[in-house]
Amino acid sequence: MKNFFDSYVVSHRENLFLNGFTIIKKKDVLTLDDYLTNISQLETNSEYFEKQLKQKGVFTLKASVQQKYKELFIDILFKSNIYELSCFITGQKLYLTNFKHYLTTGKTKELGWHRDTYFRDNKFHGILPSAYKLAIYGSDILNHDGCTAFVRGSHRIDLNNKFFDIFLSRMTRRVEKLTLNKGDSVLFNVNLLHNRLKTNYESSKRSAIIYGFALSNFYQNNYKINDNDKIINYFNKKLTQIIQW
Ligand SMILES: O=C(O)CCC(=O)C(=O)O
Repeated sequence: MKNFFDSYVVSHRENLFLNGFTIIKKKDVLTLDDYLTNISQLETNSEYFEKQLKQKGVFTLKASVQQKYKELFIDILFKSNIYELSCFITGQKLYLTNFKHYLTTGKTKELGWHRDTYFRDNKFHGILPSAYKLAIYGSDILNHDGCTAFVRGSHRIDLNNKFFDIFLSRMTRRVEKLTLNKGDSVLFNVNLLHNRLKTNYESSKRSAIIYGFALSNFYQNNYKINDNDKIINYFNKKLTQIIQW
């Protein structure tokens, strides 16, 4: 079990501060094997997934199926110790708001560069203070598989201007494309400029389960919509049962 001051945890915390993201390798958490097998099995049921309307080739697990399998998706956070590790790395207690299971198949367009938390036209968008996401990948990901990409350090370089963000993603050498193995994860600050890149071949398949976390449970109430409260309540119950600090 790692603790808050382990050199592993400290170096990931420094990475997260500097770059806005940090990669947690499968070998650094307790076993994810059963989880990954169950995820792959779920993915064989095409009726469990629905098309993302504006994103050809992108599917997400239906809300009713998320609820049916909530134990699978939530228990693993604690069993693998990735939840506690993420809290130690961020230096925060994290509160689940939602999760999405994305399947990307065939040729797909990029999602587009964006921050989840930002300030535009005198308005704040997203969660403040800016929160974190944890993506666990259910397949190997190469650059042309719709990999996740980040503009390194952009969570600390924000002029609240979309043209500046375009400049950062196109004109600097700060873009980092993640090549990962099945079972690897990435923890990132949602103020970071990020993207899912395009896939350019028909047999491409990418699986990612992305968990959203806030820094307090205040925000969970805003996410208790369309039966997502069942998932939040289940997470909170596990949290109080398992985490003693
Ligand atoms: O799927 C990805 O790699 C990126 C996901 C994303 O942009 C998001 O969760 O906001």
